[in-house]
Amino acid sequence: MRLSRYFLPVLKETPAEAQIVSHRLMLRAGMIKQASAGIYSWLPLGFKVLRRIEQIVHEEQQRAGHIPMLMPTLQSADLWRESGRYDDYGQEMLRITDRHGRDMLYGPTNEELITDIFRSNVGSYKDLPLTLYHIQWKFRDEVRPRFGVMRGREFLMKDGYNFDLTKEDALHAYNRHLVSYLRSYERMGLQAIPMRADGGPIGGDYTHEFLVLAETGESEVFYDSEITDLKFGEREIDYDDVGQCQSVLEEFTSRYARTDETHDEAVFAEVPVARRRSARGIEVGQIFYFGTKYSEAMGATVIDAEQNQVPVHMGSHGIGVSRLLGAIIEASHDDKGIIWPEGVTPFHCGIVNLKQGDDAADAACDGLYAALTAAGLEPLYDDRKERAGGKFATMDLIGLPWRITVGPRGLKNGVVELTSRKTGESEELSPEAAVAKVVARYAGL
Ligand code: 5CA
Repeated sequence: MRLSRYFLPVLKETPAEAQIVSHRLMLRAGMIKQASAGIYSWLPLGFKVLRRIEQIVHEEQQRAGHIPMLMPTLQSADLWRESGRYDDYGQEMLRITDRHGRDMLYGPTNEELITDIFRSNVGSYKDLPLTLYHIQWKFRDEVRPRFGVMRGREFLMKDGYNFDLTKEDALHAYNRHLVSYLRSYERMGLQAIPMRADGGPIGGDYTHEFLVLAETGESEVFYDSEITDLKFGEREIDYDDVGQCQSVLEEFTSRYARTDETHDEAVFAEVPVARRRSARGIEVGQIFYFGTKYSEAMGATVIDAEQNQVPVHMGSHGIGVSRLLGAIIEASHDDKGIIWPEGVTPFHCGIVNLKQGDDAADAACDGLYAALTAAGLEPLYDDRKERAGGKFATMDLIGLPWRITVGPRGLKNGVVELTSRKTGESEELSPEAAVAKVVARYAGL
């Protein structure tokens, strides 16, 4: 993309309404624009990152054997009356009446809708196990929407639902989700720690939240510092292998790590004092096993091998897709702007032309652009007639991991400059070597 043809409305001023750094930077980098409280338009740069995060989530869910689909945002109140949650959910639910006087709602989550799909189409244990998921907008009429996309009213969530014959099978589905979430967050450059949590309005007491440690996080958390040394890394996993998934769960959940709702001072006191930490965290996902809560209320049953009609065991598993943008920025920025992890960056590499209109510089930039594109990467070429300082400031603000700077002086010596956004280090290389180095960084991501 050529910046002269793109829509990147960066702000010079720091917006007064934004209280935390990720919100400030998303506004300044022209990623989002508030439409009304807690509701945002996703401008092209923000939309690109949102799509990259969604892509990782899709890939990792399907790797785990979970099946993508799409359910609507508007739901009928009748289904929620069946589960009993129409009244329970309270004011967070946005209720709507259509022209025929039918009660509708903007879905805050989808347990009822998916259970209805299941009961209408599945009747035998032979069709299990089954895990369906979608990535769809949700609405929760939060009392205090704040911190930009972090606590929105309209937000994008991946929500997945497992249907299993037995509790053991459903716990395997739970473990599969835990493993796939660890992989997903690591691919986004994040460390998200599974912590014992509370079921809230979804229900169930078997639940973990995934937390990214950050001072601006809304959750108070308590943990054994050893847990921060754990990495999922490159290990191979067979998602059908019950023992393997269970051992990952044990590895990542055996140390003390809890949110304030489940925190227990007496148990925490057993952690050696030097390793006891209390901190704040951003909840970027939550997994639940809630047994037959919805299947019993809504008649989602199957015939088992002994010809008995039994309610299925279920769980639901969410990732806060739009919130993740804020979480990633909170975890990765400096005073100049965002520092995107390579896995989610909106463009792979910036190209800065120091002297637009200079034949040699223009030709070199076009050549770099073509070479990066041919290698399957998306460069952002700042081809505007602007001062170098302004171009650098924009690139630093929007946070692309790599920048290639091209000027007539360097070109006389056959070199361009390759700069890492994260370390700030630069090196002079031939244009070919610079391209090769950037391409190598993204290989396998
Ligand atoms: N049905 C279950 C799992 S599918 C569920 O709704 N879980 S949840 O309530 O924990 O939401 C899943 C994730 O959505 C949360 O972990 C959080 O990352 C994100 N989320 C929840 N509320 C908001 C909000 N107001 N703004 C942005 N993200 C949110």
